[in-house]
Amino acid sequence: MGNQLTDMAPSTPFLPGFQCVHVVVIGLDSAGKTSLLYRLKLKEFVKTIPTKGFNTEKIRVCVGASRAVTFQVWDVGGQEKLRPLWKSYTRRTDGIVFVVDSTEQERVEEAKVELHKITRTSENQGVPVLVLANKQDLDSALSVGEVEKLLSAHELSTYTLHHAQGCSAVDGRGLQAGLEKLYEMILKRKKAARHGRSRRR
Ligand SMILES: Nc1nc2c(ncn2[C@@H]2O[C@H](COP(=O)(O)OP(=O)(O)OP(=O)(O)O)[C@@H](O)[C@H]2O)c(=O)[nH]1
Ligand SMILES: [Mg+2]
Repeated sequence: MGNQLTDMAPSTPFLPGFQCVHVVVIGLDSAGKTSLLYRLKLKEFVKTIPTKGFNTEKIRVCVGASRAVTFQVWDVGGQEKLRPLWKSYTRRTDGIVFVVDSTEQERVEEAKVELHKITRTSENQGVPVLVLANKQDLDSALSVGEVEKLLSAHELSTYTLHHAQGCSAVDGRGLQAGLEKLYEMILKRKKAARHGRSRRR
């Protein structure tokens, strides 16, 4: 699947209003980020190769009864040497999707360190986080509750709205629910920011 090599940060301006939201998918290498991106885009499980730069796709998602929203999704490589680049993608993003391989309990601690590091950078303060506990199609997968606990998600800043969702790129379970929840958190944050601005006037 597409694998563009660059350390360029997203430069396209975000569309006005809430019809288009910008989200960045990060997580350790092999967590399943690219598989999830193309499951959403193509509605199938595709063969992937490790991402050396990023992939980006526009994905239309129905939220609520009749509303369609476009997610501009950036999937960034998770290998250790690429992680310092994450912050140039998450700068100015509307939401962060943090993907975890639920079958690799021994790597959840490493994932936890990266999750807390990226959400604590000053530019990401308050950016909503959707944790995806991926590979739920496998019997050896930890439950979403176990993943959430091992990540100490409750220790994320009180300003950071977050939600954990189990999912699978193989069959697509959990993705619609996860994106709806992410959109809801993004809206909540935007409305709170707007409210804060109008009160200061
Ligand atoms: N069983 C199962 N395998 C998955 C799932 N998602 C991804 N995989 C497999 O996990 C491996 C890694 O998937 P990728 O999507 O390339 O992982 P990535 O997070 O993009 O990895 P990097 O690009 O290196 O950061 C591949 O062999 C996928 O086929 C899933 O939901 N279930
Ligand atoms: Mg990838």
